[in-house]
Amino acid sequence: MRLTANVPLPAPVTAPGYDRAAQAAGIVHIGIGAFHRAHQAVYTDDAMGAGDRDWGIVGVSLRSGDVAAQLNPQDGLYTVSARSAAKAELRVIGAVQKVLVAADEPQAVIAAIAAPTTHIVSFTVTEKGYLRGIDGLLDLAAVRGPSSLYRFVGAGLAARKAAGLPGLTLLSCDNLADNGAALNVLMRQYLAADHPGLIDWFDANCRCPASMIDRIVPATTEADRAAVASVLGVRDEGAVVTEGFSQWVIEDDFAGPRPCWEAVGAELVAAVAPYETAKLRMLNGAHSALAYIGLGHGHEFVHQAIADPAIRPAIERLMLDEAAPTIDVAPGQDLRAYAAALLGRFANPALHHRLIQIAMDGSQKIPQRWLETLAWHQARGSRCPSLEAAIAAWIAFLQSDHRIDDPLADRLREAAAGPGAMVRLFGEGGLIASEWRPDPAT
Ligand code: CS2
Repeated sequence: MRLTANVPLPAPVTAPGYDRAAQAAGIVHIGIGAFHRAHQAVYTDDAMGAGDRDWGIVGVSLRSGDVAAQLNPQDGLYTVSARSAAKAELRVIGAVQKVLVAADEPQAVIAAIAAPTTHIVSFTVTEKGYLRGIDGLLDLAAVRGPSSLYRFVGAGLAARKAAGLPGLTLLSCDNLADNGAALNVLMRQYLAADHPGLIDWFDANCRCPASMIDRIVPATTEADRAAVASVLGVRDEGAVVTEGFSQWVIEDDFAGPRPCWEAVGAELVAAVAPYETAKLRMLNGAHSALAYIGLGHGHEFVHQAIADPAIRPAIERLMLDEAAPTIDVAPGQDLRAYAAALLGRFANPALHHRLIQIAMDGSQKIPQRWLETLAWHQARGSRCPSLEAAIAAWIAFLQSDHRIDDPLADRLREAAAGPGAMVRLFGEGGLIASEWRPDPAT
C-alpha cells in the first residue's frame, strides 16, 4: 500500500492542517527534487497551515519522470523526516498538488505558468540548470535543448502577456552568487533571442528576488524509505530525509502576491547578500572542501570527514580565517557563531550525507564557493592554505578513479592530468573562469 490522501496517519506523524482540495495552485516549481520538498514546500505548507490560502504547488521535472511517479499516485503527499542523533520527526507535506514532466507534457507546464492563479515560478535546478557557458553568459545552444527552463518560462510569460494577465515573480532557490540578479540577466538574454517583444513587458511586470536557502538534504536511500514505511505503515516513494535546521532569507521584491512565509520562519529582507555570501563561502565552501579532502582520506560521509582530526582544523580555518573576513556582515550577523553551528550540523550522525553527492558538479560550484574568497585574499596579498589544499584535493579527485559527475567532466579530466593542471584549470583562459590566479609554478 502507498501513502495517499485516504490513508490514516499514525499519531506521531503530523498531517497538513488545511483543506488541500480547496487550495488553488499559486506556485509553479521547476526542479522538484528532494531539496525543494524538504525546504520551500515545507514553508509553504506551514504558511497554508497558518491560514494563508491558495499556495498549492505544481511541481515540474524538466526531464526525469521519477518524482512524478513517486508523488502523483500519492496525491502529491510525501513525508519529511527531520533527523538528529536524538530524534526523527516525521510529517506529511500537502503543499504539492501534482508533478508535471516537461519533456512529456510541455503544454501543461506552459499552461500552469500562464494560469491566472499562478503568481510565483520558483526554481531548484542546481547550478548547472541555469545553462551558463564558461563566460557566465547563457549558452544559447543549450537553451533550445530539453533541459531548458527558459523555453517554458518564456512561453508561459508570452501567454500571460497575450491574455493581459499580471507578470510573475521568478524565484531562484539555487546556490548561485546573487541568484536573483543572475536569473534576471539570463532570462533577459533568453528573451532577447527567442521573444524580443517580451523584454519590456518582463522588465515592467516581473521580479527576480534573491534568496538564501539552507537545509541539508541527502539523497533518499532505500533504507530511509523502509524506515519511513515502518512508522507510516504504508510505503512513501517520495520520502525525503533532512536535518532539523532550516533557513530561508528572501529579498522582499515580489511582482505580486506571495505566501506569508515570514509568519512561519522565513526572513524577508531588503538585502540578502550578506547571508547568501556567508552561506556560499562558509557552508558550501566547507562542504566542497570536506567532499574532496574527505574522499581523498577514504571517508564516505560528511559526519566522518568532519570528525577526522586530520581534516577538521583545516575546515575551521577555511570558514573563520579565509571565508569570514571576505564577508560584509549585516548588523547582528555573527560569523563565529555561524561557523560553530555549521560544525555541529556537519557532525549530525543521523544524516548519512554522502561526500560524493557534494563532489558532483565541481566546475559549477567552486567559483562561488572558493574562488571568490581566494581572489579577495590574493588582491590583499594574503593566502588561503585551507582553500589551496581543497583545490589540490579537487585536482586529485579529477585524477582519481572516481566517476566525475560534472557537465565539463571530460575537459576537466584532460585539464587535470599531469603537471600544469592548476594553470590549465584556473590560469588566464583556463577552463574555470576565475579572478584568482594560481602560482604559475604549480
Ligand atoms: C551541498 C549543498 O551538495 C552540495 O553541494 O553543499 O547541497 C548543501 O547541502 C545545501 O546548500 C545546504 O543548504
